[in-house]
Amino acid sequence: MSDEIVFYHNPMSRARVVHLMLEEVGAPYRIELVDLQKGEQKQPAFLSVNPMGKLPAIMHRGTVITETGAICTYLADAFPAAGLAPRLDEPVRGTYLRWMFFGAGCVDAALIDRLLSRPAPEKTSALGYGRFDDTVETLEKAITPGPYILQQRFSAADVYIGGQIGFGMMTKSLEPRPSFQRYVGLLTERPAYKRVQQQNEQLLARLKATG
Ligand SMILES: N[C@@H](CCC(=O)N[C@@H](CS)C(=O)NCC(=O)O)C(=O)O
Repeated sequence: MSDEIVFYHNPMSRARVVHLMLEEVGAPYRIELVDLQKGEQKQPAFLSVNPMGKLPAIMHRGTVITETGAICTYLADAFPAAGLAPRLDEPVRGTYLRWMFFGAGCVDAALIDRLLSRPAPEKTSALGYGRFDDTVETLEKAITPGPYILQQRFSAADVYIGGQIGFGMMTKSLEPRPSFQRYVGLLTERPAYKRVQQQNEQLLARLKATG
């Protein structure tokens, strides 16, 4: 069975984070571009990969993985040589998982609610992320003192949470606190980030040409 990862991608989506992860782990992958403008994500070919009709998704060793946080966690574990996840027997694995799930369960929903100007409900106790401001404070605590979430150790949690903070500031759903700017600045200096930027420019041009 081929070890190549099939990566269902569109640069204008959360798939950017998975693209970064693929570059960080150095795994062999092939991009299948999905044109969101044309609605290819809702066509039978892609729905057979992800019935949600959403990106990102990967296929590796015959298994489909969806959900950005799950894909990042999977890739870090599947390619341990990259050192992007604490081992199962390291106590810091708990901290790592905590923030991965916080990203998926709280940050994502909070930022999208803010982006879509969805009014906060009066009673927030049943809302997974509670109050927007509490989520932002907690997010800042996650990257403090830094420089990374696991302090001196860069991990997949930074790829995921860093992507969310970058997205949040870009879309103005997150205020550009100095700590967020410092953190994102650090991540955009990484060679993997620069490679992804370059590749995505070409991919966007390809999508435009066929659009
Ligand atoms: N929970 C998913 C969300 C995936 C998602 O909403 N993807 C968007 C792009 S960022 C998408 O594919 N939208 C196309 C659509 O719903 O038609 C994750 O974290 O990966």
